[in-house]
Amino acid sequence: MVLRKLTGVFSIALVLAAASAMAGVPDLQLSTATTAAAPGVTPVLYNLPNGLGATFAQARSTGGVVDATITLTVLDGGGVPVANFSAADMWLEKEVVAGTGNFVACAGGTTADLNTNASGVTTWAAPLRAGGWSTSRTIVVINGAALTSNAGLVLRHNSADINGDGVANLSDIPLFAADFQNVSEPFRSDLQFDGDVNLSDIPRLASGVGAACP
Ligand SMILES: [Ca+2]
Ligand SMILES: [Ca+2]
Repeated sequence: MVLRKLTGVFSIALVLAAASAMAGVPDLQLSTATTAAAPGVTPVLYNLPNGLGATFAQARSTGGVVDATITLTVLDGGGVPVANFSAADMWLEKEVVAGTGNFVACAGGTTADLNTNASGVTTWAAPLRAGGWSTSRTIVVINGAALTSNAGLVLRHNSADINGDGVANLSDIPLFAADFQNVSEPFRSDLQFDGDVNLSDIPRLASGVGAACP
């Protein structure tokens, strides 16, 4: 009888411990992220290390401007929204795939806009502080671990910091000049993205020179 009571108490303690362990802790499978872009559209975000690149609403595809704002809903293991989760602990990374670019973020340069709200929701709408380019997927990371609820978001990146050393300067210009002559239209230099590396990309290159991480 005593043993049965003790076992019962122990079971309840285990359940309480499990519940408290998951409460308020982001669940990487139940939390979800999407971009505002329509399915089948591949948005390209133009970044500068100083944060003066494009907003997510100013992303571009071959069809013109496309809103690529990211919305993340953070839920815990019980499916309960995690409110006021720190923006500093939610950031974007490039999916690591060989040959898909040299994307590089300044310290804290890809964190979420704000802490999560009462519904566990945050967004990425403001410009990133980043350079380099990426043609792989964009990964949403919480506390250092990627969301497992999707395989990454369809969102590419480029920058006047073409060589991805964290500053846009004269050393990036020869790369652009070479790409300008290249019939294969290298993505990294298509700064005003439309599928062509041409005169329309030069203003972004020129205005980006001097941009460095804060
Ligand atoms: Ca550079
Ligand atoms: Ca272009």
